[in-house]
Amino acid sequence: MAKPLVFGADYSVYVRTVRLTLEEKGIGYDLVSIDVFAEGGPPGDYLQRHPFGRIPAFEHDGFRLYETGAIIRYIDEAFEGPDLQPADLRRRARVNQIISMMDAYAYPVMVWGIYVERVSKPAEVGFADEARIAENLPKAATCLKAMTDLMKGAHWLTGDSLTLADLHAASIFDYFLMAPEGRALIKDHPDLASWWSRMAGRQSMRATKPAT
Ligand SMILES: N[C@@H](CCC(=O)N[C@@H](CS)C(=O)NCC(=O)O)C(=O)O
Repeated sequence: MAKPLVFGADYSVYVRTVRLTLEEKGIGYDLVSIDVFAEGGPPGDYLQRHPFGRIPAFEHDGFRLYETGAIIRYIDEAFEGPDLQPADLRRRARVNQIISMMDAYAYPVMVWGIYVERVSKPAEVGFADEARIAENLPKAATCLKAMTDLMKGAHWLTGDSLTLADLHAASIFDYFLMAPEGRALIKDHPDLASWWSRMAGRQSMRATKPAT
């Protein structure tokens, strides 16, 4: 069976979530470089794989897929390895809830509203948009509180085993915690801080660390 292909770049939060899933399942894969932020955008023929021009896209034995949530569930179900979706109905619902929360609320706020504004944009243009950061801080605090409440002191975000929810959140948290505001906010949430230290220490996180 051919190795699955992941199309994208190592800097992408969503590409990393797919790669974390493959790493945690122990599946070899090839990363095919697509830089969506290159001048002129991704290559024109990439739109055949992803009509919205985002990364990642995925292919396995001729089966093409885009949208991270669909890709990681497919990987979990198509391959051997540890199950990353709980058998228990309600716990699985929590996993899906957290994945949706990450997409709808955490990613725009914690990555674009805080990390990009505080860390990556100033490195390019020399200043941060303080008003935008200030506007996003309470929204980030709401994300952390909601996660803490759902976690209920467990080892992982939805209970006693690692799931797709942890992997979806981890790539967002790695960027968020590069901002001093992120590191300050997580101190109010010791359960999440402990979760992060467990998550950050995993081999899958080291193997997928962005090069830049
Ligand atoms: N809904 C998509 C989101 C993917 C996404 O937004 N990827 C970012 C990189 S992390 C991207 O391609 N951004 C390019 C752009 O915004 O033009 C998914 O779940 O895969």
